[in-house]
Amino acid sequence: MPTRVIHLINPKTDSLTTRPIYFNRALYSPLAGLLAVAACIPRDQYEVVLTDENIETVDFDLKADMVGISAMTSYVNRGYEIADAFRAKGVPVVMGGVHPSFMAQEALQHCDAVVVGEAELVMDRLLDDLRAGRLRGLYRAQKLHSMVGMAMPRYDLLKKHRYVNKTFVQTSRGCHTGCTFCAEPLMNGLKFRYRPVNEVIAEIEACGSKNISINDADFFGTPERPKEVMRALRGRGIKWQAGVTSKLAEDERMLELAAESGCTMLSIGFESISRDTLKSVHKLVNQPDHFAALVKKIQSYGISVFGLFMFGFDGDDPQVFGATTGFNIGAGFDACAFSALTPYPGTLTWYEMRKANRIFSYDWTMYDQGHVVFSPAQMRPDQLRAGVDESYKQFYSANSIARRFPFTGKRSRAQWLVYNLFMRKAARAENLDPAPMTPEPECAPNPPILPLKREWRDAVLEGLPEPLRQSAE
Ligand code: B12
Repeated sequence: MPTRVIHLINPKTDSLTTRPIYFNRALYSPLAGLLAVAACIPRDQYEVVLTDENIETVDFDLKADMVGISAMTSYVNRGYEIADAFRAKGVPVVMGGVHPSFMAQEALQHCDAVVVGEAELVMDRLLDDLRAGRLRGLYRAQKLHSMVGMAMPRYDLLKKHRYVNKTFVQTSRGCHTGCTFCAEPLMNGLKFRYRPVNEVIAEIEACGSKNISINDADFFGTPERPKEVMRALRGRGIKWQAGVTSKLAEDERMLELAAESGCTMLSIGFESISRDTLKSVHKLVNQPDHFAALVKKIQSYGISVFGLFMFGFDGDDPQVFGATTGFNIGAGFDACAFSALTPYPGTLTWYEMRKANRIFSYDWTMYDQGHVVFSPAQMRPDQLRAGVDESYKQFYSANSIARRFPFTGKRSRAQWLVYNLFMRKAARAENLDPAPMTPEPECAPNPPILPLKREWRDAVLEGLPEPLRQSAE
């Protein structure tokens, strides 16, 4: 029994996707990052304890040789509180995940070390430094992982009975679409990096679940690769869902293989029903005049469509909410999520809004895609917040649910009801106040990967203090 302990913690956040709603279960487990980190920790040398604060409390008295905290922007402040508490007890703390990777200097004010970007290629060095008592500063891999020979995430650490969707399996990293509001290309690159299909299948066979979520940024990113995975998945009794972009979801052969291999739902980032808006955020793959037919096509294969929409773009006026939810209900979407545009640090949206001095709140807890932290172009912040809330009310109204319910066809009615009831309950906002105004953050974002787009790249470098600028270039 190893004597040394590493305590990995996912701080709580008020997200409808990860807070317990019914039967003490959350819709998703947000632990893919920490399970991948735990997989890099030698089991014969360390016992790993995993805490998801969305479903349980953090044991601040648990004896540990190191605490590791994962954070997205919406829950990094809670992460900092937890880090401060453990450091006050003399426990070394390391942070990782999207927000610490983009705001490493800010995170270092609360922890001993930060892993910038992927952890797999730096964990050995980090654990060596821990043992030698010299754990400090930034740990950044010199190159992106080849995605070959990745250790199996520690699914055994998951409290499976507390989540509806328990198991995330990653088949690729990176995304070539480059939407201006998205962090993925600056975290994992603009090129898709693929895991060998046999390694993906081995992991799916061993992960202990027959229901999996593929957590690629875009599983249908390129024409042939997803087909190889789906052919290999066929006949294994696996039910799966994935996030994909709309373009290749129109491919009949892609959908045939998806249905044959157990796909029950596709989450698609449609974002907006306006082509001009989509062009303005560089999501050129989306063709709004194809959306309604695409939903029907996917459903004809017995696959549900979870549509992800965002509001607050410069082209959006107060009519956008009714127009979008009216379209979603009319087109018979199975489920939808509505987000307020959020200028995440380091994204082009962040720099564009900073330049125009449109961000009024830097309270990271408000960066949850529910609250509003900037001044939209054609409406007031409170109108955007109320519009997002009203869209959920309309789309998940009893009338809309009855109208959209799949009485016929091969879609999973049980999954359909779970999503609609969870979203209907979870999406209700307690208060509709926009985020409080706050002073600007001291530290500037320093994305793990510099954007290629000149304007975006210059904006990143301009924001950095001299020494960091030189090391970033
Ligand atoms: C799948 C996914 C989800 C899943 C959960 C994924 C998970 N982490 O388990 C679900 C659907 C639950 C989800 C929810 C949300 N998500 Co999401 N999600 C993604 C997606 C598509 C993939 C993330 C993933 O699984 N990566 C795989 C793992 C292995 O990678 P990783 O987490 O980066 O971890 C690696 C490193 O970061 C590092 N690391 C991570 N943590 C730690 C900790 C330590 C101690 C160390 C040493 C290293 C380390 O090591 C890991 C291995 O290399 C991303 C990216 C994208 N393109 O859109 C968005 C993304 C992360 N999500 C995002 C957001 C905003 C959300 C929500 C807030 C949305 C909402 N309105 O509710 C919620 C938050 C829910 C919560 N966390 O409680 C944003 C985050 C932006 C930001 N700056 O915070 C992203 C980047 C999308 C975007 N377009 O910008 N999400």
